[in-house]
Order: sequence, then structure tokens, then C-alpha cells
Amino acid sequence: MTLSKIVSLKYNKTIEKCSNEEVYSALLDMCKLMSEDKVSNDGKKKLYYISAEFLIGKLLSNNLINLGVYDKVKSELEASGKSLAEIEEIEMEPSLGNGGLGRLAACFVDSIATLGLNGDGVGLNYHYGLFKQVFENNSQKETPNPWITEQSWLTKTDITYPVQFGGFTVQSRLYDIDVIGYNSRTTKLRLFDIESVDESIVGDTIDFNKEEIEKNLTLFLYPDDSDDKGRLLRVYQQYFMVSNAARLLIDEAVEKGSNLHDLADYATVQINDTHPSMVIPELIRLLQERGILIDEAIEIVSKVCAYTNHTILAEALEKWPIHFLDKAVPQLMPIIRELDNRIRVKVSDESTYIIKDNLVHMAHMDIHYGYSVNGVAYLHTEILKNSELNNFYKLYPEKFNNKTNGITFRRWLMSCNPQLSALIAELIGEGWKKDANELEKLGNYVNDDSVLDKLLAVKAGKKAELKNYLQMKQGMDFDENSIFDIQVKRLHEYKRQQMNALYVIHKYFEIKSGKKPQTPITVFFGAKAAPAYIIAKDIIHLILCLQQIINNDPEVNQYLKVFMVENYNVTLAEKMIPACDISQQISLASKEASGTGNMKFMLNGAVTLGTMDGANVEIAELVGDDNIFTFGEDSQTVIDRYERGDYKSKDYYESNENLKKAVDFIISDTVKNVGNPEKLERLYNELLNKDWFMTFPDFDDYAATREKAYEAYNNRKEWAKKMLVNISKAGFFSSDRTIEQYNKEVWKL
Ligand code: 26Q
Repeated sequence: MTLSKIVSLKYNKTIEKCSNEEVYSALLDMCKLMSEDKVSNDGKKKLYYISAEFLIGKLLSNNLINLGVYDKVKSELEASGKSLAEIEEIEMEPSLGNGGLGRLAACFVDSIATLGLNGDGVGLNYHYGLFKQVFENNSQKETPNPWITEQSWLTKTDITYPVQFGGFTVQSRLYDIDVIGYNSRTTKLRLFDIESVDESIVGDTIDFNKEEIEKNLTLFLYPDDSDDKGRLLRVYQQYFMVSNAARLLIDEAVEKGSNLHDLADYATVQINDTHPSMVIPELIRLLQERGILIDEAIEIVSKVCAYTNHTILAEALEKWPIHFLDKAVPQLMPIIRELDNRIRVKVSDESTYIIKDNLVHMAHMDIHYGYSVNGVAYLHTEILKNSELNNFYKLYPEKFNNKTNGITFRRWLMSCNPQLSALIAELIGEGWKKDANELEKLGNYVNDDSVLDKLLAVKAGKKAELKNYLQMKQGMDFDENSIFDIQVKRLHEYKRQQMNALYVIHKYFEIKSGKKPQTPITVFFGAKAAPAYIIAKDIIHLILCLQQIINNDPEVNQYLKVFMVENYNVTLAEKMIPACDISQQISLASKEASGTGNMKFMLNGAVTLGTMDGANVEIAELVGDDNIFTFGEDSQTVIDRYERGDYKSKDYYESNENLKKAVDFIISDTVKNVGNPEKLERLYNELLNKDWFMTFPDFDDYAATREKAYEAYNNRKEWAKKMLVNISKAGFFSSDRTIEQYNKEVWKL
């Protein structure tokens, strides 16, 4: 049915006469209707990708593309004097994720649908998702971010389960979002909610009563965990998620004819980081309830569950105090103890036990009782095998495997950059849309000047678009012909936004002393910091102070500007990534499991400035030394340095004049005048006395390499070649490839 037909049936008027809201609502109906015609795979074995986060972003454009009607709808709207871009603005972005892990899950369900695999995403329907970031007094403030509107992609189902906690029960309700694949297939994102959720306990801030679990369970994603009540709430959330998922899985398997003894022929579970790990004891419990003895129940579940590790940061590996689990989910603790005891009699290496010092090590449970353990980039998996999880690797070498992350090209190229997509199609046809490896064919054009010019023109167009957008939305003003140098990702010390900021200070001094860059530079940051992560918020504070100082300094602002976009999210990413020239991927080597932003930038023709960390290593290998700027100590050097424990940041500070000057600036009057002295001093002291993520040793190399990149940008032809090579080599990072590997080597659907 055409849009005008739907509009006329729904409102009895023409598109022209409708408000944008009415058109949006009609488009939603249209997509839902059209997705009914798509088939979903109903094969015997099904994948349940359980994840606490699905950072799906807005769905309208993506769905129109995947339904194959984007261009048609766009012109139909234009003919009626409507703009699809304006209508997109009406849709609220579901903020159901923090960052990489959640966005990965979203890309994966897109690929699962597109490849026509039998698999669903399962998670939670957080009403306020992650907080909305606002800047006040150059600092981050968190406010609630309601995203569920009257008209939404959620479809209420009649599936509901009672979920028992220690002392009380809640009733669940399943909501589905159709995940429309790029062709004839579809699958579902299944989000569980509680029937008794009460939005009214939330005011203007993200503070709320953390003890009223029956009301608050699905209000927020990862509420502040600075106190025990917040941490305990997270345990309730996790159990609620997996208990529902486990029951859904069992019901669907039984429906298809499983006698439960053969459950592994009907279901496989991918545990996305440790957040869903309680699915293991919960499945065992449910099988026991259905008459299966514990030995067999454990055996069955061990054939069903597979675990993905996304981090080697020890502090991010979840360990729950036993008393938390005893209080929230007392029915699981005996099973977890039994699982631990079985390891204790079998394995001598105590470091692998599940319960230690009254803490339950969730990852240990996953590795002992899952059939697969994977890392998310080659280097990451090697580090897991050889150091971080080496004790486990020695026990189960056959379980370990690598699945280098990927991204969906539908959203991260076709939807966010139709201009580049059109140029690519003009050159090599449409085949790459189904087989990303075909992008390699672009390699034939590296010496074709007219193609290189067109590529530069597309980039210039996207830069102008971003300028207009940020001017309109956030009142920012900058030179669209400057170099767009971008670092967008969650704020974390290991990602080293602080090192980027120190370079900005260094550059500011250089310009003030008369050393002006040939092409002006605009540095963009985008990042949310966890509400309780003090130093991360101090880093945001510093960046916002620099923004105020530098952008208002007439000696400098024609050559250098700095912006931190407010409330960085998927929608902003879709505007910023296509406009980027230099992609900052500067994590401390060994700390970034993979990164996926690095892949999105590359695909859109940005050149990476990065350390040899995560998937950067694979990017470097694919594009070759001429088409990436790498710097810094390698992962082994860093790992050895941690082992020795002899890093002293002060030594570097004292022997490096440029660095010292930049660090001292943090607590200068210039910055204190626009900032909060307490925050600035805290950050200064942290860097000087700790610098746990070793920004100082890499500083010089970083600055020199960044200069080299800026220099290279000035040779436009050579730069355009780098862009083209990056795009042509990005095919490997399609999430379709990643999902095919998971299916072939792990799930075997
Ligand atoms: C754990 C315990 C308590 C509270 C919070 C958490 C928690 C929450 C979120 C731990 C981890 C996360 C998110 C992790 C994440 O996004 N990791 C990223 O995953 C990407 C996809 O694999 C990788 O590309 C990134 O390198 C990795 O940082």
C-alpha cells in the first residue's frame, strides 16, 4: 500500500494536508504493515542473543531502506512538500544502550534478519534508557530520557510470566520490535518489561527510589552503581531479563516438539558479556522444575550457552556478592554453589573457581559451563588466550575462538551516507549491498582523478551538512573547510580522551606562539560519562572549558576550534561519522577489545589515527601503512609495564617540556576562570600521580603522528586515495561477515 493510500484511510486527507506527526505515524503503520509480508525463519534451532543493551537508534529510515522503499517514500513526500529529514526528527531515539556492546547487538540483529537466520534479540524495555546528557557550567548533568511515545515501534504481545524474587513476584510483559532485514526477511527484538512499572517515581533527575523494585525494575539502563542499592537493582534487572528469556526459549522449543532432553537441538543462547550470565543457573533450575535431574540439566545447558567477552578490564568483569544473590534470587544460589563445587573437585587451579571471597565470578561460570568463549577482535582474543584468561584457555583450548566485530552497512553507509552510497553504486554497481567484499572493486579507481574529486566532493557535502545541523541544533559555528578531527565514544580513561585534550592544549600554545596550521582544524568530541565515574566527568569538564577558551580566543579560533557535542547518541553518530576526516582511535594498547566506531569511520572515508589496539590492528593490516596513522607503545609493552608496576607518570612530566606545559594548563588561572578548580585539580593530580592508562608515555608520538596526519591532509589527491583505500577495504567489517562466522562456527543454526 502506498503512503498516500494509508494517509487517506487513516486521516481522510492528503499528505500535503497532514502534519509531520501525522505523516510519521502513517509511515510507522506502513512499515509495520509491510513487515508482515516478510518471512521469518522458523527453522528447528533458534538463536537467542541475550543482551542487557540494544542500542538500535532511530528506526524509520533504516526500515524504509531495508524495505526497499526509501527513495520512493522520499520522493512521494517531496512531491507533497514534506521533508523526510524533518519527519525523522519526530522519532525519539531509543536509548537502550551505553555504547559499543549495545550498538554491536543492534548491528547483529540487523544482520541476523538480513541473512535470514532463525534468531531473536532478547533484552529489557527500559523506559528511560540511558540518561540524557546536558551541559551546565561546563559539566555533564544527567536527566531522564523518555523515548517511548504513543506511536512507537513496540508491539505489545500477550506473552507474560511471573518472575519470582526473594520475597516477592513481578509479572512480566513482552514487547516486540520488528527487525526488518535488507531483503525478504525479518526477525524480532524481544524486550521484556514489568506490568507494574511506575514512571511517576522519576522526577526531573535520574534519582529515584532504588528499593521499589516492583516499580523501578525497567525504568533505567544501568542506574548509578555508586551505591549498593543501585548495584543490587542491577542484579534484579539481570535476573528478570534471563528468567524471561529462559522461559520464552523453553516454551518455544517445546512448542516445536522438544522434549527438553534435546533442548540443544532447538536453542542456542549467546551471552553478550556477563550481564546475562544468570541464564545458566536459571535454565538449569527451570529444567529441574520440569523433571530433569541436575546432572543432565547441567549437561544440556552447557550445550546451549555460549559467551562473548567484550573487555579485559578487570574492574568491568562482573563479580556479584553472594549476599546480593541470596537476597534477590535465593533460588539460584544453591545451583551456583553446586556448579562451583563441581569445578572444585575437577579442577586444581583455584583462580578459575566461580565463588571466591564471597563473590560470584560471572565470567568463570560462563566459561566452565558454556560451549564457546569468544573475543571480539584478533588481538583481544589473543590477549584473552595468552594472558587474561590463560588459566581457562589451558583447561578448554577448544572453547576459545575469535569473532572480529562488524557493523551493518545498511545503517552505517546506505542510510547515513546516501551520497557516498550513490557514488559507490555508480562506480561498482549495487552488488556490495549484499556482499560487502565487493567494495574491493573500488581499488581500481585509486588513480582515477575524477573519482577522487567526486569522493572529496561527497565528503565536503557531508561536512557542510554537519555544520548546518550542529549550528541549528547546538548553536555551534565552525569552518566547514577545516579538518574535521573526531573522537566519539563512551568516556573512559582507557580510551584516552584526556590525551586528545592535552594535544589540543599543546596545539593551542603552538598557534599562540605563531605556528599556524596550513588548514584550520576543528576537533570534535562526543561522549557520555557514567554518572558515578568522577574522573570521566572531570575530563568532560576540561574539554568544555577548553571549548570556551579556545573558541573565544581571536588569536587562535581561525585555526583551531573545539566542540563537545551534547548528548552524543546514534543519531548524532550518523551525522558526524560521514563528515569525518580523521578518526581518533587512541585507546591504550591492549585495553580496547575491538572498537566498532573505527570501522564506521573507515567505511565513510575517514582516515584512522590510532594505536595498535583492538580492531585497529586489523584495519592497519588491511589498508597498509600508507593509509592509516599509527603511534604509541604496543600491547605487549603495555602489558609488561603493568606487570612490572613501575610506571611513574611524573617522570615523563618532568622530562617533557611540551607535556608539562599542557598538563599545567589544566590548573592555570585561564582554565580555572571558566571552570571548577576542584574538578580541574582532581584531574591534574590524577594525571600526575597515577595516569593509570598511560597517556604520558605516548604523548610525544601521538602529537608527532597527528601533525603528520594534518600535513598529509593538505595533499588532497593523496588524501583522497587514502579515503578510497579505506572504503575499499572495509568489507571485512560488515556484521554480515561476523554473523556468518558465528553461525558457522558457534551456533550452527
Ligand atoms: C558492568 C558491571 C557493572 C556495571 C556496568 C557494567 C558494564 C556495562 C556496560 C560493563 C560493560 C559495559 C559495556 C561494555 C562495552 O560496550 N564494551 C565494548 O564492546 C564493544 C563491542 O564488542 C567493543 O567494540 C569495545 O571495544 C568494548 O569496549
